[in-house]
Amino acid sequence: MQKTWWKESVIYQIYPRSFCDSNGDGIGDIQGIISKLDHLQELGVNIVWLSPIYASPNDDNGYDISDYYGIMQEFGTIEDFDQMLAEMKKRNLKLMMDLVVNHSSDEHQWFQESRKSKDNPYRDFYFWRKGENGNSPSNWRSFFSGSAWQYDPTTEEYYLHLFTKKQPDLNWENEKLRQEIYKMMRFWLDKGISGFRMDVIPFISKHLDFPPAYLDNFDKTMKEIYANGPRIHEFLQEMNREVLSKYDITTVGEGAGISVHQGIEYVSSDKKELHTIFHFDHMGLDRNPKNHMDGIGTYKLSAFKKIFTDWHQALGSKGWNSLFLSNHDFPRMVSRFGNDQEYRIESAKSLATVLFTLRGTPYIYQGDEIGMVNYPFQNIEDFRDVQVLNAYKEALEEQQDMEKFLDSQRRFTRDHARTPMQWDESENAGFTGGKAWIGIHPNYLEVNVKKSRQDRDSVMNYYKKLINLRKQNLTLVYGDYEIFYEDSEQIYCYLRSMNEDKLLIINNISSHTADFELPKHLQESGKELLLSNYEVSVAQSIKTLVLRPYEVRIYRLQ
Ligand code: TEU
Ligand code: CA
Repeated sequence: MQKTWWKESVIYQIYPRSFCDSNGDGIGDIQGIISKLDHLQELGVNIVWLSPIYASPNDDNGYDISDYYGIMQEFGTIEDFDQMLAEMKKRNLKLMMDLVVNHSSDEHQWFQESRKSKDNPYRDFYFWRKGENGNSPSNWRSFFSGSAWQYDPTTEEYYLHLFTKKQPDLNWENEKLRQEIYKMMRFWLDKGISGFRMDVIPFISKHLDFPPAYLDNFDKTMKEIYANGPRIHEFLQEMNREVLSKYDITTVGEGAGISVHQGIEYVSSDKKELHTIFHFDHMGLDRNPKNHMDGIGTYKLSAFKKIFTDWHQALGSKGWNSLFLSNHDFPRMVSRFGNDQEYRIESAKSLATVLFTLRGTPYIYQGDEIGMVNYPFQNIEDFRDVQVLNAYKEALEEQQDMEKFLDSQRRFTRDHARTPMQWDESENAGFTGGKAWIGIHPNYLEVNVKKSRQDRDSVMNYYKKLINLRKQNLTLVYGDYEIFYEDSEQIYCYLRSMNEDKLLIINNISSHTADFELPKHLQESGKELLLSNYEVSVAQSIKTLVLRPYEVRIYRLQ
């Protein structure tokens, strides 16, 4: 297995709008980020992934970019950006930027030109098609409700938008467009950033006949119709050849629609495309595959473990994984995969242990390091996400059961991840001096960075120990992985080993006590407790154990 810095790194995701507000307008900004870099350094992370900060009319909180070279006014200026990068360098933090090039904003100058006339030089930067007998060109649906085709009266044609109608899809078939994107990437790389997280990158190559989507099956449509188009690998190899390979950087593709068999085609070290992808298999565990806004009760731990085991095997020694349990698009990991009531702290630690002890590069989403949980959303006025607001309008029009609709939004909304970072117990959780753009979780008096720093047994101090443990033990980074008790719905137990070094992780991911028996072939003779989230007597035999709810232990076996 090839060793490199990005495999050994820990990445922290900042959602700038909700991180820290420096000027009291209720919106996080770059100066706010700068003021909190010490927190990241203290945690021990190496790389920051910054969700988009480019100029944007904010239809989708910055994932709709109107100028790839500019900074969103609410966040600051390019001078602020340069200062942030310099301050990061001082602290040995690398910066990974979000690259959103499946679509731009409709307010981008390219689209403004493109929509003017059929022979405009930028026309072909987007997908324009005539309708069929007054209908849209295909049945494709937007992720954010309604048709994916928007009629534009000026030229009497439709344009494609897989996301909101203010996010028209860019046409990667056009070579000039590709060169423009590569130029823009070089601009940021030359400033000294260390990589890109690539938004919905499997979508950039389209099936140009726009084959019919399976309207009753979201998952299948995403995998077979929207993602992995015919030229995807050609485009990524070209991007790698022309841009990425010229810099010592790292890349991660948002792997929406990539199945476990396809992953290696994107990240294989021989193919020269991306370093890693985020796969989404575990993000679907509690959802109806046909409709992602519909729940299917609680998830099964056996299925959760199988996903990580299958990806570990599928990527093998030529690929590399990205490990995450939450990001800005999903509910909080503790509320989703743990227990945010009686075992908030224990389950936050138990789940974090999964992130830091599997093979792959771990990602911390802001706030998870203090065990932030889902927000108690009530009425439609509490939500901010365009995904919810569009779906709400549609549900009203379709005369759906609105209480049922709100219930599923309360469970799945992306807004859970977007409530402000809780820094201290002062007003507005220390996030802003003004009124925050979205609700602040009422638990901030108890759950905040300041308190977590002072409490020896806090979630944050456990994260620090985990990060440190991973740094000290490359077996946790590169080692082999052997899972035991695959079928258990309580225990996730595996051995990470490299050469003679053997680390055993015993994790009770459940709210009940669990009986554990050391796998027969493992000797317990020489064992050293490296980390645990409960008081444990070091001398205790581990031949059989009764694990407490969400109890986790990491042992070195000799
Ligand atoms: O996400 C793509 C994507 O598939 C999610 O938006 C989707 O809503 C989620 O998986 C829930 O089903 C990326 C960004 O991460 C997201 O914030 C953007 O809204 C989206 O692309 C468009 O740029
Ligand atoms: Ca601000």
